[in-house]
Amino acid sequence: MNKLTGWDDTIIALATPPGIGAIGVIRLSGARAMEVVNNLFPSKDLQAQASHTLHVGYLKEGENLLDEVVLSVFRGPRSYTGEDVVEISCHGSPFVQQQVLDACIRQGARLAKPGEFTQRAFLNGKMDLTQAEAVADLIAANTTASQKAALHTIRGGFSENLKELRERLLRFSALIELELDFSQEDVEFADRGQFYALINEMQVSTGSLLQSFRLGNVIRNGVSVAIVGRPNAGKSTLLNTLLNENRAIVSEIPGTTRDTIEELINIDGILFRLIDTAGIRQHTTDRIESAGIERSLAKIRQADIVLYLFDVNGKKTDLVKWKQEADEAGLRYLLVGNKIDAGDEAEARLQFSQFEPVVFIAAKQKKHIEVLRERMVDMVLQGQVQTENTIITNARHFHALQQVAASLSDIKAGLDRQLPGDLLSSDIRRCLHYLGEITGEITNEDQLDYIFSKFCIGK
Ligand SMILES: Nc1nc2c(ncn2[C@@H]2O[C@H](COP(=O)(O)OP(=O)(O)OP(=O)(O)O)[C@@H](O)[C@H]2O)c(=O)[nH]1
Ligand SMILES: [Mg+2]
Repeated sequence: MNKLTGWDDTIIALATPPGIGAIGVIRLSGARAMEVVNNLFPSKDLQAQASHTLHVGYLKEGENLLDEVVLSVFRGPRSYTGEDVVEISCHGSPFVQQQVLDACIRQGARLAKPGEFTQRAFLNGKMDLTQAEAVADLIAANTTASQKAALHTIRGGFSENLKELRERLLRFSALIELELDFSQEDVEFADRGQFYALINEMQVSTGSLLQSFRLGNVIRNGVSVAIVGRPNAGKSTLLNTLLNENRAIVSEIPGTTRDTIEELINIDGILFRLIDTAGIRQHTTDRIESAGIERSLAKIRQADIVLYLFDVNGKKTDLVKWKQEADEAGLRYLLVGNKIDAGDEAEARLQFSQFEPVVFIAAKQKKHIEVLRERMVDMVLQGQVQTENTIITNARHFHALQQVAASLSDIKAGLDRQLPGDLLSSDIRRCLHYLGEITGEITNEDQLDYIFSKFCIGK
């Protein structure tokens, strides 16, 4: 039995995606990783080899030649998992890979569960829980922003700060607990002024972390952008222009788009989910069009950002009405004046200058699209400096931080009312608990299983 992890078995999995490739990497971790591979590798004695070395040779099971491979040897604790690790780089045929896997399993390895390598790394103290979770985020990263946020956390940017605050709070907690032992004597070991300052500092840090979640969520899941407006405003044209392809049908007939169309685009490292909707008009007897309009309204309600597209050569009345309703509903929107090419641009700008926030474009001629793209990115970032600061992207961290914030307010209220140490200490313990839950200093098995079950196999 491995005393650190409680595991005595050696796990194995394909670390590269299934399917044909140039090479496939099969990874083993555990006390018997060297022995398992050694039994299939006649050319040299793997167990006599130094850590962090590569070995070329043939894998053979008895007389059966399996593949020519390169083995990478990492001895624990200097490995990803902290245990002995062997990586077999074999030829990229799924058939060959399966044969190698099966042979290793016959030698006593067992197939790893999703995320089990990283789970072992966490349990062996190679990384904390936020770092382990960020590994999965990095694997799933599809934009610069999500890549940077994940790397920031993997490098410990998030947890270092939390651990430091938690340690300082622990020190106060110990002093306050000490007061309890001397409760008859009315002494205060913990300086209340300093304690108050610490709580203040923690509230500021927690507050900005909580605030960053909105952006974090967007970085992780993408921003949904509904393109709405009256029929013929040019919504589908705008979608096509932003995507740089003819995705949606465009025509001069009002009511062309009947169903919503969704496409992803990456603007300056942020993922946007563009949704082209059916044009909205008040009176229609067409049942299919009405259904389309219903869907458009639903998309508006769900969207993170709404682009309201209008024809600058049309009347202002619709726009006034729409803006008023959008403000009442609390929508985050951008007004986009389209078809600026069809008349006098300066005149159009002047005519709609009372409206804010408005951008003028010609979707068909691809004019001022850059301005629109910038405004979309600005709406997401809203002045927040990206990536240099820690950005919360994980809902689990967000919920734990909410509990931390709540307990900090309780502690502060207790201090304001000059409560004795014994009454403060339960709130302090609650705060410590949730801080520890984020980094994994405090955890339970079910929670870990849940977190790692969402990883891919082989990671
Ligand atoms: N002059 C000019 N015409 C445009 C521009 N953008 C779109 N159009 C034209 O406007 C008409 C309607 O465009 P669509 O993109 O189909 O409009 P829509 O808003 O999707 O319309 P529905 O799907 O019917 O609601 C087409 O004939 C386009 O070529 C533009 O910037 N300038
Ligand atoms: Mg359309």
